[in-house]
Amino acid sequence: MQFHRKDLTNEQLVQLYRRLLLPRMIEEKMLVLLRQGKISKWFSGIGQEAIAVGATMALQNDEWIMPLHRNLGVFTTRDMPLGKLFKQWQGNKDGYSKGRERSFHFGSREHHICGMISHLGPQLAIADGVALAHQLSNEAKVALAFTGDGGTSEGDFHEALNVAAVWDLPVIFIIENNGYGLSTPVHEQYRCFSLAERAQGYGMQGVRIDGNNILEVFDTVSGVRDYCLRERKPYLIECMTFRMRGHEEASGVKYVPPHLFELWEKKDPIKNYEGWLLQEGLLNEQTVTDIREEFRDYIETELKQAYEAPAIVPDTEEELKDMYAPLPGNTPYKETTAAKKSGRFPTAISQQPSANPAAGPEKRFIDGIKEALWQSMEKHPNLVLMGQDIAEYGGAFKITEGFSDKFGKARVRNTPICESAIVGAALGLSLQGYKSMMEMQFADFVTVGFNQIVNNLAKLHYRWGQNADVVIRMPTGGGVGAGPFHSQSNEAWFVHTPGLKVVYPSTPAEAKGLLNAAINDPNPVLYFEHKALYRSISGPVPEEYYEVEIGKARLVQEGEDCTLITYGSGVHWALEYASKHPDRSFYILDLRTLLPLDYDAIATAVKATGKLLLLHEDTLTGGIGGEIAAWVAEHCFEYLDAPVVRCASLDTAIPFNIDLEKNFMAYSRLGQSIDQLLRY
Ligand SMILES: Cc1ncc(C[n+]2csc(CCOP(=O)(O)OP(=O)(O)O)c2C)c(N)n1
Repeated sequence: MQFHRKDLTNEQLVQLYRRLLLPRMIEEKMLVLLRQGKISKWFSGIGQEAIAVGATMALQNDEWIMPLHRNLGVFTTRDMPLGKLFKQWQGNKDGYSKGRERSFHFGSREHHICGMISHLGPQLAIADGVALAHQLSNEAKVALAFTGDGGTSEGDFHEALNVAAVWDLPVIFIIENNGYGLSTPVHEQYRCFSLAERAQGYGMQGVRIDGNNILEVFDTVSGVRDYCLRERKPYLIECMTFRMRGHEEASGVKYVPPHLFELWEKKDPIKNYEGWLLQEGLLNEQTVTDIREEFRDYIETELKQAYEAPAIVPDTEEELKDMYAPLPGNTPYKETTAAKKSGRFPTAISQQPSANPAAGPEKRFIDGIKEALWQSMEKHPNLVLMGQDIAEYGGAFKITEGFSDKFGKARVRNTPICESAIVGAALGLSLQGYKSMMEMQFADFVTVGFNQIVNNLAKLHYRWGQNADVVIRMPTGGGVGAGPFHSQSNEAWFVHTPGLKVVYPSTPAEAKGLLNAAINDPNPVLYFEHKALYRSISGPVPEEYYEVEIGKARLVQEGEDCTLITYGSGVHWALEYASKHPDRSFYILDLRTLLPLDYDAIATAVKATGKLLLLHEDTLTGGIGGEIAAWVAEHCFEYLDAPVVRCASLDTAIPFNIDLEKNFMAYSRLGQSIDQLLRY
């Protein structure tokens, strides 16, 4: 192994050695603890330390790194206190994730490290978002993300590199090519000669280097960092290395030919570098012994501290609370006239009296959405809009028409067709204090960004206290003859995911107020907007900026015969049915927010009539109706005068043919369901 010191000072060279040695010694200790049964799982990076350490040393301390499971060297080089790291690995409350996350699946704002989730790939696009924030703020900083050779086969790798290239983002992507993805050798993983070659396909530069040579890694990443800042472009580095231990300790290495261990043992990054430093006279046997002794004492002391930490006492309230970031300042809100009149609706309707739908000019549903976006862009200079065709073209539904002229293309961004990477980038923006709104062209396409939403955005705050300030607009629903992949109601997927908020307005005024509230909320919010309502529904919309509080249902009308709880298009079905049956008196509640549900309003609605029908466009099985029915059975049983009835769409895909679609829709069975309920 050739070492070229270039212009590094003796102190820097020794410092690199110390940085390299510490994670190795920690790992050796962890392996002992593992054998003693004192820790449960360990993903070893032994033999690969030069990559994490060299790359981290080449960055500034406030540049974000997205590390993986073998990158202990990132954490130690950023000087994270070892005692706290040990507590983290032991699942202690005083670790970095209050005992909620394992191994390296956590982050720390203070150290500019955004830890991985278990899924390989999603961390890459987060680096895009961070780099975009730097670009928007005109800061000379890069972001760096790691992947393994196996992880390069994920679609997320492709999407993240493509977005970084198209948007000219200063991101350094590092592949640690250690020969295996669990047991799968690289020849069963990809067909190109070197992974660095792929860079060209994305329109970026790439290089393959010896990942076991600390000076080569440090020098390359330093140079690449300068390049990314100077040229305003991303860069791909493939570091060749080898995994000297099993995928994780328990899984063994039977599938690895023994001669490879002999070969790579000779290329050990620490032995080789230490040997060179000794040869150059920068270290001697005594200094090596002293450094090792110092680290051994440090590890033992910090470990002792971790062992002495008290065991966790579960606190359910804290567990639930920490799923969400707190709201910024609580604006008091007032009840509407309808709520006051009813006397039975304890929760307030909107944060501002001006949200009273009577107070503004007549506008369409789509205008409510547009106005909220426009006013939120004015209110939040750190808000970025992203989506396919949303800039000059104005989006598939023309909601952002004129936005790029007013706010510029930096803040109103056309995206490549990469849903997963854009959600990831939205998370990255949030790390740097930006807000973002991503327009899903159709709610159906969320499936290809699903992982980022339900695993990254939703769980981030609970895992390590970092909020994901992201709104995803979801043009949803059927009734327009668009077939199975442009009409789905998929809100229930997200209602089942703690950490998200899910809102679903039914009127133009609420469309505006709820979108403003969603954007102002520091948590990830899925905002469902029914496409069939865009231009078919009008109503008064206050002109000024206002919010409708998330988590509060709306009493649509009072009634005595039965209660209809619904949302979205269901509200209009309920009203239409009621207007056609003046002889029957319906209490109608519009949920408006599906997560969290307004249980007070639901209970009040049940008590009002004793007969409950749950109505939604979504399919029956696993829909929100089932959840509410269960809750009502548990909490309002004594107020019920009949079994709860659900009226939902058929448990099929949504058909294209208009007559088939009508038959599919819940509305076609609403009369029947109401008759059944009232007959009981
Ligand atoms: C999306 C996803 N699929 C499968 C896994 C299971 N898994 C965890 S690590 C791993 C191998 C990863 O190989 P590579 O990316 O080369 O990284 P290495 O472990 O070699 O550092 C696999 C298959 C996962 N975590 N995520």
